[in-house]
Amino acid sequence: MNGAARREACRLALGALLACAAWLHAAPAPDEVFATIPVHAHAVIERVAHDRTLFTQGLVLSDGLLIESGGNYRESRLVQRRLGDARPLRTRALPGDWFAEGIAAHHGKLYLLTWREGVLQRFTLPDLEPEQRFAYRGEGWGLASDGTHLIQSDGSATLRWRRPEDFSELRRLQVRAGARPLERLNELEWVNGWLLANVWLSDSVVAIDPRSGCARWRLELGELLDARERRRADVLNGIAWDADTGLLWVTGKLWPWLFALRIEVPPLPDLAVTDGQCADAL
Ligand SMILES: [Ca+2]
Repeated sequence: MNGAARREACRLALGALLACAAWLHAAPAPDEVFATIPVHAHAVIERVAHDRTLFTQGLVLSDGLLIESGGNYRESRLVQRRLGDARPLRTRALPGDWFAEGIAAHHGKLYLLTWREGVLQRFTLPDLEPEQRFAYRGEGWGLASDGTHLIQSDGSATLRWRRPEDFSELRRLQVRAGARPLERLNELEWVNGWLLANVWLSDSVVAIDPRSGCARWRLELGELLDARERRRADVLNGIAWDADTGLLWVTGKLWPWLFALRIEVPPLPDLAVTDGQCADAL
C-alpha cells in the first residue's frame, strides 16, 4: 500500500470510528436508564451445554424442542435440539449472504429475521423446511409472538407489531424507563403477557408492559458466566420461555452454557400509563 492509499485507509477508519463514537454518545447509556427499573430475583435451576461456536441471535421453545438461530455471514444456521440432549436433532444451514437474527414460533411455523437483508423467512415446524419469504425495511434484531402478531426489535427503543400473513406493520411502540427511551432492545420473548427483551451490550433482561411500552422490572444476569468463560464469550442474547415448566432459558453469543432460571412473573399492573411517563412502579 503506498502512502496515499494508506492515508485514505486511515481517513476511512477514522471516519468510521468517529461515526461509531457519535452513535454511542447519542444513545442514552442503558446503565443510567436501568437504574429506574427495579431488579427482580432469579434462581439458576440448571445449566446445560451450549454450542459455543453459535453466534446466538434467537432462542425459542416449541413443542418441547429448543430452536436457536446463529448469525454471521456464511455461518448462519438454525439448530434444533431437545433440552436434555446437547446433540442437534436438526441443523438448517442458511444462505451465505444472510446474517440470521431473531426467531419466533407462531401457529406451528417458525419465522426468522435477517439483520440487513430485509428478508423474513418462514419455515415449517418441526422440520425447518423453508416456505414463504417476505420483504421488510430496516434492520431485523429480535422477534417474538404474542399469540396473534409478531413483534420485532431493530436495536432501537422502538418495537413493531407485524401481521404474520405478510409481515406488514400494524403498530409501533416506544419502550421507556421513566420518561427516557430504552435503546438497544434485542432478543425478545413473550412471557405471561409481558414482553421480555435483552438489551444489547448489557447483562440485563427488561420486562416491558406491551400496552404502554413501560419497562417495569428487570433481571440482572451478569453472574451467569465466570470471568474465564466471559473472556471467551460474547454478549448475553437469547431468552426462551418454557410455559410447561415455568422456566426461562437464557444464553448468549458463543456462550458455553444455556441456563434455566426460575423467576416470579408478576401480574401486569391494572393501569396502562397514559401520561407519557412510566413513573408508576409495580
Ligand atoms: Ca426468544
